[in-house]
Amino acid sequence: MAFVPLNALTATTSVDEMRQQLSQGGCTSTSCGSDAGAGDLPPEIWARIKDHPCYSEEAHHFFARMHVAVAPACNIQCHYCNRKFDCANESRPGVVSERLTPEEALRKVVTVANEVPQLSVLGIAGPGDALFDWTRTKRTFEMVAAAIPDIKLCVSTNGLALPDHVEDLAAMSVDHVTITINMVDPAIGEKIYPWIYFNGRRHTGLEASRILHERQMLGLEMLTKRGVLVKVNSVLIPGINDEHLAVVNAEVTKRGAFLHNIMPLISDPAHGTHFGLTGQRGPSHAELEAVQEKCGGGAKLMRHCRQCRADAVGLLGEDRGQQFMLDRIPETVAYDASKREAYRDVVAREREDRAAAKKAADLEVAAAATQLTVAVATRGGGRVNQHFGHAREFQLYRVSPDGIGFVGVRRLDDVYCKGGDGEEKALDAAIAALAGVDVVLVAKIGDCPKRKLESAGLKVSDTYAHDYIETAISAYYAQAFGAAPRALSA
Ligand code: CLF
Ligand code: SF4
Repeated sequence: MAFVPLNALTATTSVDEMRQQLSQGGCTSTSCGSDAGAGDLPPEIWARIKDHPCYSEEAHHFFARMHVAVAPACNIQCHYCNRKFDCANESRPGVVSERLTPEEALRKVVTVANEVPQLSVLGIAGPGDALFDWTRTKRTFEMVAAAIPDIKLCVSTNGLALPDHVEDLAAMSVDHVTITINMVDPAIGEKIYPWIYFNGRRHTGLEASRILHERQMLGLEMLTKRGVLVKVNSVLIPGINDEHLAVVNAEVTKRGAFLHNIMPLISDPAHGTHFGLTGQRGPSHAELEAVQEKCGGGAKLMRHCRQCRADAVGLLGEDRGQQFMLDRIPETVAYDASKREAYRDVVAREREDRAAAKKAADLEVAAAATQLTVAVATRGGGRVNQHFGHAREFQLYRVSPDGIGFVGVRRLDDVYCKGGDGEEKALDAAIAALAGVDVVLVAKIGDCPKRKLESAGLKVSDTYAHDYIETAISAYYAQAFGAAPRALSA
């Protein structure tokens, strides 16, 4: 039987192949949300997030989202956004390769649903504001919900138009709404938003930020009153709102936000944004983690965001958008539910196994005297199943006396292995991205990159290829520290 990578499950993938893929992981040739699981949340909440890759860290190992770029217009300007920029290698919000009509979006969603059985969520996240362009967003949601009734509908907004559409969203069963809230103090907002367009005219300065802030808080309260799960995204902008995000966290928690996702500013002069052109830098990994720590007591933090494009397709961390450009998909297509249904059955069993494995692994490290940060190369399924040379990111886990917990993602601009050859530049970038990491677990790694990682102070192992991540980490811990854990350097 041909071996099919998890990321590449297609309409022709059999259930047996799905099962094999989930249990063994990726290529055998030699690629937040809440981390709570089924037992940690009220059952009705778990039922609503368990297949949403952004709202559940656990789900993001198994389920995919897709965005359709049907909403090009925006009613505000953020200093970190330039929606004119379009590069297929670029992955950040606001950026898309093609804009779609609702009808084209439907064709694309049905095609992806037939080809990507992991698909569980349709999100509209721009490239402008999904609620300012409400007519197109609404029409798209209506058509997709009629064609694929079990798909979750998700929307992301800057919040300015939100209060006007809360009733519609609730009526359409849009159960997941993200609001980007970067401040609750208009004096800070003034440094982020040069203008907004509201009630038929442009507002600037403090007034613009005050209106935006009031509308965001009102929209958040209206949604949570109706029981909609709200995630708040905040862009961490060093020197502007880094000290302030703990206050944002407290205010949104008070108003019922379910999750808070603190994302690093992406800033580069080549992107043509105001911040990029004026030298505003993004935060370091350590700065991001420090702010996340400060916010630890409020709304649950999402730490697995990949800052997707507004036309992203696939598991978080992969983007198959180019594969589903309009000129590459059929003119007419009918929805076939069979693959998604079969995949769900397989995943239901797999995630039960994984939960049991995690529980056992947590017990194994319960006596952990040393915190250990482990970077894992994975391509889904909750397994160590990606080769070092193919990794586009590493998932970070921390071992502590509380168990093994997900703590974040380190993304790479490029893979190390290109057509069989290793690229030194990419290796140096990977080492830089792994700052603060103690151990790297991969499915496979060559001697040369392994030596270089080790000389940079990292421990590296491919012994636990295809194991569940937590099982692999606890096994590594046991062999490194024995029954009585000691410091890594011991
Ligand atoms: Fe899309 Fe956003 Fe819905 Fe997810 S993304 S609209 S909640 S389905 Fe997810 Fe992407 Fe991060 Fe957004 S990883 S940028 S949080
Ligand atoms: Fe860009 Fe979104 Fe800000 Fe609008 S709200 S300017 S689309 S980042």
